[in-house]
Amino acid sequence: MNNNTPEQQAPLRVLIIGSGFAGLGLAMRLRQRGEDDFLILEKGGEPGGTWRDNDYPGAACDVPSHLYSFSFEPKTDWTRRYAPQAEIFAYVRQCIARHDLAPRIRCYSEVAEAWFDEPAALWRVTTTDGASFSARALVSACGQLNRPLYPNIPGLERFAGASFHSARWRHDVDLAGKRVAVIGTGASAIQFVPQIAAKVSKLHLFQRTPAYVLPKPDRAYSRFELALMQRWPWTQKLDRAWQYLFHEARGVAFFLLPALMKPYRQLFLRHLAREVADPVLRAKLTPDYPLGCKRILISNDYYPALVQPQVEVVGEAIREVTERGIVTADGVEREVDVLIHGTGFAASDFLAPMQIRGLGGLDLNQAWQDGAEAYKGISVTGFPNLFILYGPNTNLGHNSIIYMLESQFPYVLDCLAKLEEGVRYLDVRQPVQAAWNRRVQQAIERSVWEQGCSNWYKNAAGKHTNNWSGFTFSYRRHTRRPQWSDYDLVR
Ligand code: N01
Repeated sequence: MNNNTPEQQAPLRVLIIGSGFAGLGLAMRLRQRGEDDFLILEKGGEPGGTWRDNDYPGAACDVPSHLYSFSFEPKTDWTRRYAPQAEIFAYVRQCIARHDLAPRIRCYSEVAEAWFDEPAALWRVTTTDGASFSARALVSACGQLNRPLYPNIPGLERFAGASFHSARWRHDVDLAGKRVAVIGTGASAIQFVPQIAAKVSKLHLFQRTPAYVLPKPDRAYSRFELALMQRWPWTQKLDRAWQYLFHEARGVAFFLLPALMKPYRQLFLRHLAREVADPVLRAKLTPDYPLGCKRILISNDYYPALVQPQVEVVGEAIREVTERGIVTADGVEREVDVLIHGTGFAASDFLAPMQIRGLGGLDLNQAWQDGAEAYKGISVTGFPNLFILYGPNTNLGHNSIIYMLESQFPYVLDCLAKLEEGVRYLDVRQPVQAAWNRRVQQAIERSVWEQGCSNWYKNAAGKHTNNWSGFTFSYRRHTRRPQWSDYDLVR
């Protein structure tokens, strides 16, 4: 990895933005095809995407590692069923080394703008440090969860103590003996709260909406299992296949028959009653919306952390932040030394803050003013030869996003191959994109995400921009190969 890669010699064949699982996976696939004419621009100082950024205490994957890793780069020695962040980050680095990707990654290169130069049929890309690149195809591999979202609370800037977001964890801030406030109780917070609860003198956990937190079926792999998988790698594949089927089956309740979630709520309530004896705290932690509407969380140490005497779950809404602490709607001020935001990401602002301009100078923000959408989550009308990985409506509530990425890679590779057949650019036809999105939105209407809760899967106007509303094998069928009649092929 370096930031001294020459800016521009000849136009590249492919320019990839982002070096997380999406960007690296596509690069690995390109390498496997003997393709070398690509470059990855990475805004950070090293590759790794979400698994570089989210190194907060307790960060781990909530999808089993055999499933949350590339099928074409299997790993048989994960130490646990659900790998911790450090191990996933190490896997990322291992992928880079094995596929010799380091020379093709340019770090500290944040894309500021990209525009499609129609006469030349090239994407012209400029980074914030003023470097420029051009490429026949541009691939956005920025993910949906890369821009931390800070709460919009009056007085936030006044707070005098240390304050940071979970995805920008300040490891230099020693929390031992400190009074700490945490805002948010999502997937990130439920992982770091148990880790910090034991060392702080006081932890105020500001909860706006309680989450469903179910037991995490996690454990270390035994030496026998590890030896077995190393001796017979197909056993790892078998486990992966089983995990896939198990997770995929849950899709029935997510988007076909949300009523199936109801019995699981009863199981959850029993679990909560076992974990939290205090009825007042239990009531605070009981969601009033259907299971699955927000992401279902898994943890074995979250509820045990909350029953500790130094931990307070604050259900009262936050009114303002002062120099000393947080004031809730009832006028009570809680003084704290450190404020941690577990408030998630700007998930519906795909590709922001990059300025992307397509045919005729069309601005992507303009095209997406009512909410992001793309054909199969990959192509956007008016933005030829732009391919989005993990784009609009390709996030999942029930299975591994790696499977979705692996559906997108061959599709994008087929499109890239088409550009070698005398096609200057591919532009998805508007009616095709519109029809696709109508179907996606209709399917989501029936899903559990529409059963009465707020979630980050929809934008402020209520349009579902993030989730895929079907089985992952059905998405794979849709993306098996491009239908060229869906595109205007400009020769
Ligand atoms: O963020 P979130 P996250 N005042 O958006 C609250 C993935 N992930 O970083 O629910 C008060 O889920 C907000 O409250 P509410 C995973 O896909 C994966 O935890 O909106 N509270 C919520 O409680 C996940 O879904 C792993 O009412 C405010 C919390 O902050 C996604 O990342 C691990 C507030 C935000 O929760 C995001 O998770 C971690 C305000 N103004 C994350 N604003 C894996 O294991 C927000 N909140 C793979």
